[in-house]
Amino acid sequence: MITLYGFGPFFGLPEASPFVIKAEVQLKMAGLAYTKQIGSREESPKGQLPYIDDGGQRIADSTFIRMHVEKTYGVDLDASLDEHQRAEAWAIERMVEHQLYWMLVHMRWMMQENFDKGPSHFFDSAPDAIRDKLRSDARANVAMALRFAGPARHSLPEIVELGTRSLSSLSMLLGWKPYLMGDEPCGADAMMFAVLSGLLTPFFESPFRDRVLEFSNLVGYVDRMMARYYSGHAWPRLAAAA
Ligand SMILES: N[C@@H](CCC(=O)N[C@@H](CS)C(=O)NCC(=O)O)C(=O)O
Repeated sequence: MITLYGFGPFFGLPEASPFVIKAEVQLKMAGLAYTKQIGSREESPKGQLPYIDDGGQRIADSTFIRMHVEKTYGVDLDASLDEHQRAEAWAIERMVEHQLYWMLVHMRWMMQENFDKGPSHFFDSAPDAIRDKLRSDARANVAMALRFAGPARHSLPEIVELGTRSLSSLSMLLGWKPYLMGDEPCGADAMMFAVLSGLLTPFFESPFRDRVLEFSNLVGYVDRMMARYYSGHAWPRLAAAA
């Protein structure tokens, strides 16, 4: 039995981390039984979540988890795609992981109100004496990662401008198809859904959320993926829209 380690549900989402959502949705796509547990970065082979334990073998990083699952269980998450579409899906997934993901991180960690109501609470159960330091150290680390990744070198309007180009491109690529590459979901849908739902959750207000709301096909896509893969989850965007 596979065990997936993540952070748990937060912010109106079934899971705080987009990469854990990606891995979880891909396990669901593969039709594999798994259990999910709260993990810790310290115990992860690569110091990040997600990782899985599959019969004693621990694999970290969502893409290596996917590769392990496909190889070990004879699954192809892109079975419905031709070679050209597979290449497109890979490139789109890289844009989502390496660019849009950082917009989401910026929105959660660098916008004061969102930090206060969101990630700041990750440290609530820490001992009094070290809680504030853990919180500010973690935020400083994320700020540094955002500088290395790029976004934190720009003003907020510039970051939003770049993110909007990617949202617009995702919207154009999706069109009115149910899923990114056609009538059936492929592997890249997992990450596209993970990041878009993270930007869209009404738990946080942000210019990124406002921009996503302008692309009605992306909004419908997130609702469709949520219903398909997390049917038991009360997705607050639908309550907010009602
Ligand atoms: N390339 C990794 C990225 C995973 C990742 O960035 N995980 C974040 C949570 S979304 C994390 O664990 N961050 C903590 C850290 O880097 O210290 C993957 O695909 O799994």
